[in-house]
Amino acid sequence: MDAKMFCFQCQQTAGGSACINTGVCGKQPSTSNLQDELVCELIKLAELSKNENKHSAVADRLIIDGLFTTLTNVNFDDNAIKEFMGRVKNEQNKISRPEAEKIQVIDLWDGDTDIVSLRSTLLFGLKGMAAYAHHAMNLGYTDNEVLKWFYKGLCEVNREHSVTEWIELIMEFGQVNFKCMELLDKANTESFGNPVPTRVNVDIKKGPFIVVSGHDLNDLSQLLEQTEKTGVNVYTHCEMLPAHGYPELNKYHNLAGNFGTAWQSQRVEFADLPAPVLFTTNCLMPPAASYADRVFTTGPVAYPGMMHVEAAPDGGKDFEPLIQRALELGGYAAATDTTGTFTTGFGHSAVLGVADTVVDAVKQGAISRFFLVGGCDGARPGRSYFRDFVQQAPDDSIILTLACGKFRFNDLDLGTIGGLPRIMDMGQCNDAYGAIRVAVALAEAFDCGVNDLPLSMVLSWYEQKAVCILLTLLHLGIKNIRLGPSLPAFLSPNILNFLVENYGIAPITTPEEDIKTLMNYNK
Ligand code: FSO
Ligand code: SF4
Repeated sequence: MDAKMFCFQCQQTAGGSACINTGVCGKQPSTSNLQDELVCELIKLAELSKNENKHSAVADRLIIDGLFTTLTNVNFDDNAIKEFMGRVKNEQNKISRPEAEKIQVIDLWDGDTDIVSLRSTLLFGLKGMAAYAHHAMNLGYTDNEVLKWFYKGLCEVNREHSVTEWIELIMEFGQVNFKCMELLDKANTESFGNPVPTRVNVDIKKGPFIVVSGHDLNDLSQLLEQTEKTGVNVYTHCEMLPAHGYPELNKYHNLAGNFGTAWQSQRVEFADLPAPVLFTTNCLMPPAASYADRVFTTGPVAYPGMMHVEAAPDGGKDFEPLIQRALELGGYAAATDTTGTFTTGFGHSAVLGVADTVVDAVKQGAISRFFLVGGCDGARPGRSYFRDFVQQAPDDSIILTLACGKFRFNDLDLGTIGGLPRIMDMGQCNDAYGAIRVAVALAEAFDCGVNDLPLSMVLSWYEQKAVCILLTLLHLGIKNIRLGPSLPAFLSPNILNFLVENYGIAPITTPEEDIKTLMNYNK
């Protein structure tokens, strides 16, 4: 049967190779093909702007938001994508309609296997970086080097290169993505303060409430301001959990707790929810009929028939319809009796604030190893590896974690070492930046390289933000990463070999086996 679509950008791709009939994520062929078309139009816009040697603020926004629109679990709405594409074409025509018509864009998925693999790696990395640039831009932060690289990267995707040239480009991209994550860290911490360790309730109070998912702290901040005096509580969901650690968000008394776990459980967890849900970014799943009328989207997220909250030109959003829906639905008649708490807020500033204690504990042998067990969650059963790994890690090891994969084990109480909790939640996926800062600071304290530290990275990946983070780690020369639950389908056997030989990347095996191997590195 002829393929109706081609997409292999995420971990759950069909048969571990590619979605060709329909997306495992629920993306329809029409949407997938429109997203590819949008990428091609963004490439044209990048080529035109580069020819003109200038990039307008409008084009910057279109390129960043357009790429974000094509990420996994973000936008399922053909009309929204067509409308966005119209805006991209208008901008092209403003630069030069005749020139725009002359630009040829390659077939993204066609050609030599290794070249398609390398081209896809760069394109998916750019998509991931676009998400981080989008959040920073929403808070008023941009960086010219990062912006310019979006244009460069998209133009390079459209060119022929040797394998060596592609690898050089991908490593350069890894460096620019580090800058972009640094920019977002600056935007988040300057806007909302440095995260502090915070306990988060998981029970839901009586009365109306709103659940907020995704990663955009600016959206959450605006919603908290607008709900503060309405009697409507706000609960974080999935990647929004770390928001509780930020003093300028936690100051709102109606930021009441966290609802649910990671994104892949939403169809079960939202089924009887007497409250609306706001998706500020991924990971949105096609909703079940039982709650479809309660889902609101904003930013790059869209789904046919769902209510979308648009931003005004100054970025302000009016969440009144969402608040009204919460009041109509009324919430629970009595508080839920879910017990337990999550702890978050161990950003780089909190961890480095106790750096002396950490260094002493390592020197005295009280801490044998740090494991960064971070990344995305997903539906695949093999992901139970990550909970087993954390449970089986030696009692004198510390687990640093970030992103939604932590919901596999953040209910565990593994105790403390010298007053330090054994599991420390450093934040969202973009806070991989913070983990890198901590690793570099430890390496300085021990006068060694990051690869010589008693630190191992066991990463779970799902979508394209994980790709950009991985490329940054490779650019920094970090070796011996364990990656699961499966390796990216877009890495061809030759490119995978290159990564194994040069960076020691390996797929996860069993927790027992991996712990044994990793404990022996740099003892
Ligand atoms: Fe998870 Fe989804 Fe944050 Fe991703 S909610 S899977 S890597 O979007 O971005 O960690
Ligand atoms: Fe398939 Fe993932 Fe692409 Fe969705 S995003 S169509 S699941 S590869």
